[in-house]
Amino acid sequence: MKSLLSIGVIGFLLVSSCQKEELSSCGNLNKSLADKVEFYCGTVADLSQIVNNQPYGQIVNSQFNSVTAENSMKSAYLHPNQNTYYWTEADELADYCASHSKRLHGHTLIWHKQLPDWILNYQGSTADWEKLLKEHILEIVSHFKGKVASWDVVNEAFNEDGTLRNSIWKENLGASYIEKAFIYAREADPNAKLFYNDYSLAINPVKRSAVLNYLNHLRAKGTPIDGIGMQMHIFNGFPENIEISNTMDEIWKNDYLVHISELDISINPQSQQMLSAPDKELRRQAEKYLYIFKAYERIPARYQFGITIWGVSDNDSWIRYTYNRNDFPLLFDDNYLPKPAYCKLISNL
Ligand code: 9MR
Repeated sequence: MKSLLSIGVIGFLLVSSCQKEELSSCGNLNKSLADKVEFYCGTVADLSQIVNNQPYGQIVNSQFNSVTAENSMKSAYLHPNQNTYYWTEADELADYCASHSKRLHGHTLIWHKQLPDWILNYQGSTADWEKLLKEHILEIVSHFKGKVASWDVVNEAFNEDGTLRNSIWKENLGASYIEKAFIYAREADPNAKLFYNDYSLAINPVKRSAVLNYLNHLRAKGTPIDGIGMQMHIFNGFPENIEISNTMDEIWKNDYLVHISELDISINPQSQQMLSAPDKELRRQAEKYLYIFKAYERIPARYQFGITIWGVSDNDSWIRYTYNRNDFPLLFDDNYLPKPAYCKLISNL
C-alpha cells in the first residue's frame, strides 16, 4: 500500500514537473507552431480582433502561416443584396495576409447557412438559379483572384445518412449545383485549390463513403476538385484516434489534398457545469491535438494542404456562443495564455 502510494506520488510529480517544463518552455510565444511543421499551420481569424485585440493579433501573427476568415467571406457578408457585394472587411483581411506572409483560405462559396435573405427568398426558374449561382461564384472568386489561395467551394452538402442535404441550392438546381460550383470556381481562378468541406467525416463512415463516392464520380466526369476539408470539430472522447488517421489516409489515397480545416477539441460535450477546465481533460486534449498533428505529418507531403485551428482562444470559440456551454476547445485560454495542448505541440513537433 505504502509503495503503491509512493509510486503514485512519484508518478504525479513526474507528470506535473514534465507539464511545468512544457508550460514554462512555451509560455513566451518565442517559438512558432508553423515553424515546427513542414505543412501550413493555420487559424481561423477575424480582422477586427487582429487589429484591436493585441494578444490575439500577436498569436495569429507569431504562430500561424495560414488564415481562414471565420465569417467575413460567407455569402451573407460578401453578397448582401443581389447587386451589391461588400468587400471591405474581407479585403482588409486579404491585405493583412499579404503583408504578413499568411496564406488565405476562402470559406465558403456555397453553403446552406449564412445566406443573405435575398437568396433565401429568391424566386426564379432553374435557369435564373443557375445564373445566380454562376454570377455569385464568378464575382467572388474573381475579386480575390491571386489573393485567396484556395476555396471551400461547397460546404456541408451531405446528411449523416449519406444522402444529399436538401438545401436551397439542391431544391432549385438539383444535385448538379455541386459540380457547377466547382466548374465556375475553376473558371474564375484556375490557380486556386478547390475543396469540398464537411464535418463528421472521421466519425461517420457512411457519410465519408458517400462523400468520397460522389466526389470521385464528379471527378471522373472532369469536375475540378482538388481536396477535401475534414472539419474536425471533435471531442476528447471521440472519434477514436485511429478513425482520424484512417480517414486522412482514405482521403489522400483517393488522390485528394487533405485539409484539417476547422480543428477544435471539445472537453465538455455533455454541457456540464464547468467553471474551469479539469487538468485531466486538458492533458487528454493535449494528447489528442498531438496525435492529430503527428498523424498528419505522416501523410505524403504532396497531399498535405495544412491544419487549421478553428479559433484563437477558448473565449473566441463558436462552441461557447452556439451551444451556450462552457468549453475549452482551443490552444490558448481565456487570457490568451498557452494551454497544455499548445505546449505539447510546441515541445513535441
Ligand atoms: O465559427 C463560425 C461562427 O462564428 C458562426 O456563428 C457559425 C454560423 O453557422 O459558423 C461558424 O463556423 C462554422 C463554419 O463556417 C462551417 N463549419 C462549422 C463551423 C462551426 O459552426
